[in-house]
Amino acid sequence: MVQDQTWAERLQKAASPEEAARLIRTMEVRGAAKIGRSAALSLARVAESASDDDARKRLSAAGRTLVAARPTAVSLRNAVNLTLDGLPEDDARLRAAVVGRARRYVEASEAARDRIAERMSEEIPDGGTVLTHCHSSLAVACLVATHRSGKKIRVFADETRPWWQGHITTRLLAEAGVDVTLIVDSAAHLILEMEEVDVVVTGADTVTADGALYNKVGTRAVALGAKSLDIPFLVAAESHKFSPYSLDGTYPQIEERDPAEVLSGVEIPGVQVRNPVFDRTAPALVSRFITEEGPVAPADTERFIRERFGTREGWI
Ligand code: RI2
Repeated sequence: MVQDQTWAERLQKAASPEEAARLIRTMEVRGAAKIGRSAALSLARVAESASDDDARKRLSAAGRTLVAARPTAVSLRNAVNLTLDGLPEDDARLRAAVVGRARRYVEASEAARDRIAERMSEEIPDGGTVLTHCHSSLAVACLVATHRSGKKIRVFADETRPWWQGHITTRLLAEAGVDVTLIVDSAAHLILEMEEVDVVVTGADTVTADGALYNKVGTRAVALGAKSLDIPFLVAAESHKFSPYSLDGTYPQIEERDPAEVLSGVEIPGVQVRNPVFDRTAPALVSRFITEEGPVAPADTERFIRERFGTREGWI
């Protein structure tokens, strides 16, 4: 649980919605879970600084600004909607209610990460080899928890172009004492086979009602490789990563970022560049989602989402 002092400090440091949105857009704050938590904190800051008279209007504008920051990770939209959900009609009680909801969101997200790490460490065999893609704070927590449980594991991590999030993953794992090896993205299939990888573990940006996974571009290729070799593909996903909007047919938009990220300073005249940064992995390629509430099979995601999210009245 987040302690009182820590919460007060975090609230004090929380960015304004405009600043939080900028940090999320520029990826100074990144990772689906983290951007959700920073949105909740930013809304709590608005509630703290607003007056009873203007809080409702300011919160609603702030929610829209935050949701628009990045389109693919559903945790951002869920964080805003869950923080602003079912607020009291009474303006005098509104601000405290928002702060309370934001705090519950942040605490639930952090507790979910710890629970998922525990559950995932039961799925990874002692002596096993794992491959991961990108930097997922949840996947890293899972691998560190497995290592700390006393199991000896080896991890291969993709570089993850164009942002090199694999460098973050490998640095964090090495610091925690995990045996970790960095590989280029295109080596993933070969390494899965050559190193007899036991299991692939990734994070999630969004899980939709049809059981598909939206995650960092390249995830699909890794999942296809894993399927071809009969290697289980496990996804660490707190329930905030599941999309209730997909129940209404709204599926994630795949974010395309600046081509300059791909070129990284190199000039190649006459060449077009595309930079889609997420992809969709079909349900048939996912073995199961490991959530704080237990494993969820792709075929069960619609039921899980219906049970987890309520009426969603007035949601953005
Ligand atoms: P956690 C990241 O997106 C990656 O796609 C990663 O798998 C996902 O968020 C989930 O990360 P980006 O922000 O929530 O690097 O597990 O574009 O930290």
